[in-house]
Amino acid sequence: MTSARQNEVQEPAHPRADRDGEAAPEPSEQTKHLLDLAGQMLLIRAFEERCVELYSSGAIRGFIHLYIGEEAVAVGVNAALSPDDAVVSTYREHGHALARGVPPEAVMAEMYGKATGCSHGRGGSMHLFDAGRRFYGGNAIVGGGLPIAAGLALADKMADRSRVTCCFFGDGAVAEGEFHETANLAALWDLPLLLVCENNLYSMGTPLAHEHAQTDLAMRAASYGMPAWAVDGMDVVAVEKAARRAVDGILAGNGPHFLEMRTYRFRAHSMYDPDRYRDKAEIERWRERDPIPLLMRRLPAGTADLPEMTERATAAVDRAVKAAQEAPVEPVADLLRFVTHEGA
Ligand SMILES: Cc1ncc(C[n+]2csc(CCOP(=O)(O)OP(=O)(O)O)c2C)c(N)n1
Ligand SMILES: [Mg+2]
Repeated sequence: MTSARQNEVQEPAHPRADRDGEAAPEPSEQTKHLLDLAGQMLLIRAFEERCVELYSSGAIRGFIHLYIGEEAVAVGVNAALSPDDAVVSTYREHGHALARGVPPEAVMAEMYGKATGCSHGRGGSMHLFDAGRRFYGGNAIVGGGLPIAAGLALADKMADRSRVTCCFFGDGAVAEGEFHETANLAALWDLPLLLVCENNLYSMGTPLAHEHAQTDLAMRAASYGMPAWAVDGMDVVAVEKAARRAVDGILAGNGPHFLEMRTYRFRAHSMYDPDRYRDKAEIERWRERDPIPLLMRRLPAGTADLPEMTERATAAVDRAVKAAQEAPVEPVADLLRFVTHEGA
C-alpha cells in the first residue's frame, strides 16, 4: 500500500523463522498491512477482555460497553483515515480510541479514573478524548456525536482544509432526530463527513425491527441524496475498502457518505445487562464470523503466528494495567482546572 493516507505498517518484532529455522520469505506489503490490522483487532479484544476481569473484581467501575465482535469496523475504517482526519465516537468507543492510536496506557488509566488517563481520569469509559489525535470523544448521548461531527466538518469546509470527519454511531441513533438533522444539513452543505453506522441489530434490548419502520438504514440515508451502502462489518478488508471509497468520494468534493456496517456485539449491551433478549443460537451464528479468525484465515499460510500476536497484545494490556495501577489520582487542588476556560 503506497497511499499517503495509509497508516504506517508496523514491522514484526521478531524475524520469523520456518520450522527448520530458516528465515521465512518476507511477507508482501499487503500481508504486512493485514497483519497490522489483525494486531490492532487483537489489542482491542485483549484490552476489553481484561476490562471484564477488572470490572468483575471492582478495580474499574461505572458504565462499560464492550465492542467485542465489532473490532473490524473501528480498525478497517481507521485504516482509511489519515492522522489529520477527525473521529467522533459513541459510548462503545474503546476500540475506536485504540484504533485511532490513543495509547492503551492512556485508555486504561482513564478506566481507572487516574490523572494519566486520556481525559485526566474525569471521563471514564464513555468519555475517552484525545484532541491531539483528533479523537473528539466518546459520548454518552445516543446520536450526540453527530452534530459535533457536522460542526467539525463544516469548520474544515469553511477553512478549505482537505480532510474528513468520521462519525461512528449505532443503529439506535438513526431513529433519533439528531441523525436526520445532521444528514440533511451535511448533504445540503456538501460537508466532508463520513457517517459510519454500526448496525449491530439491537439498541439496548430492542431489536432493529422494533425501533425502525424501515430497517434498510443505508436506503434511508440515501434519501438525503448522499452515497450510502451496506458493508459486511465482520470483514475488516471489506470495511477498509468501503471506507477508502467513501473517503475518496468525500475528498473529491462529493459531500457526506454513509456506510451501514453490518456487525454484531458478542457481549451484552453493557456490563449491567443480563442479555435475556437475544437467542443464544443467534449469538453463536455471529461468533462463527468472528472478525479476527475471519482475517487470520485470509492470510497466506505461514505468515501469521496467532499465539505470538495474541501474546504481544496481552503484554501491551499488562503494561497498561500496571501503569494505570501505579498512576496517581488527580490532586484535589487541581479539580477546578478545566471547569472553565480560564482554569485550563
Ligand atoms: C438520547 C439518548 N436516549 C437514550 C439513551 C439510553 N441508551 C443508551 S445506549 C442506548 C442504545 C443505543 O443503541 P445503538 O445506537 O444501536 O448503539 P449500540 O449500543 O447498539 O452500539 C440507549 C437507548 C441515551 N444514552 N441517550
Ligand atoms: Mg445497536
